[in-house]
Amino acid sequence: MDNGLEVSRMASNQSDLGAVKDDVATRSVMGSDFVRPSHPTRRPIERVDYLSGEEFENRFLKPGKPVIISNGMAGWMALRDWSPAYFKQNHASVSLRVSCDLPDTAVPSHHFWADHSRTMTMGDFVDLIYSGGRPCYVDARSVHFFPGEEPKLNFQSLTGKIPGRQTKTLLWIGSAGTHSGLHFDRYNNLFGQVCGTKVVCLLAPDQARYLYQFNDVVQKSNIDPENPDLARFPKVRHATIWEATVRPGDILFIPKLWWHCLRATEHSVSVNHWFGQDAATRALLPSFWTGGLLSWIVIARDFFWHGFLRRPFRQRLLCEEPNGVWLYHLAIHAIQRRFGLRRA
Ligand SMILES: O=C(O)CCC(=O)C(=O)O
Repeated sequence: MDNGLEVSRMASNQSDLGAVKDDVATRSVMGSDFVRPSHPTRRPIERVDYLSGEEFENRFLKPGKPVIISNGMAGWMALRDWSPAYFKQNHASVSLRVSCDLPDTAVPSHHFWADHSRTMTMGDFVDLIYSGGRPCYVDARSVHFFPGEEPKLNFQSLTGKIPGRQTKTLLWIGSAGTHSGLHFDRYNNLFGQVCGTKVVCLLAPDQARYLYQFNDVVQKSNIDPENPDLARFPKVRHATIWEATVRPGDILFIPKLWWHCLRATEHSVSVNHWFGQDAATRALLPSFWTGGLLSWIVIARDFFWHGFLRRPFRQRLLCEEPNGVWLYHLAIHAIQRRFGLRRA
């Protein structure tokens, strides 16, 4: 096979040709040369200084392209006020579920909620952050848990005219060392870094075939994109990983269905805003397809066992319900709507 042809086939996979050529190892199989990257291709996430709502929509949202707006939170009261200490000072008595004593892994969803979940006050939680113990996280808690804080944000300056019914604003407050694990969501995401720094890795949706998805939750990956184990997960060599560090004031746009993971390198406060139209259920089909046969069997089992028979399942850390359970509820809701038992 022509060497150049193979290189360009791989390069069409999101990357530009020149860089892939730099990264490849060539070897011969059955008398024909073929080219195999020795490690994933890495790219910086584009940064811009400023974007109007219209520019954001046309240049990034519509094409589904990630971007970081440096200092995108300039002038927001949240940037001025928020830190772990601020939440202790102003919301010490708020009681909420947190995750503690987090495992030292880039794939936290290999572990289970029950072993790490506690309920405590915000005051105690912030003390835990500063105690210097294992990482702990208030992950994906609605900003509404903290009265008076939502008006300190201004995501509307970017999303104001964008139609859609989904908006949700979630806080992520935790110690250095928290790790989200590589996953994707169905929502367009504006991720504001308020305090501390985080390392971010993103991969386009078409990279799923290199990402060794979980069998029971196909939107989760077994890969650590920062430091992939190429002996165990050799296909990751073909992936293109977009990287950056987000700092206080940065806003990162993560398009829906893009794989992402974030690791806090310092004690951190972040806030994300899901907005616009979420991905339709049929847009998830390619992820189920790349999950493969074993995954389909596991999902069918969970549909029947945990969905239909309602046998309890163990909730994974930083993870939704198993896909089989989600599909079961989707099917039940569709049947109820069909027979007028539920509003559309
Ligand atoms: O910051 C994190 O740890 C995770 C954030 C995330 O996964 C998200 O915004 O969707």
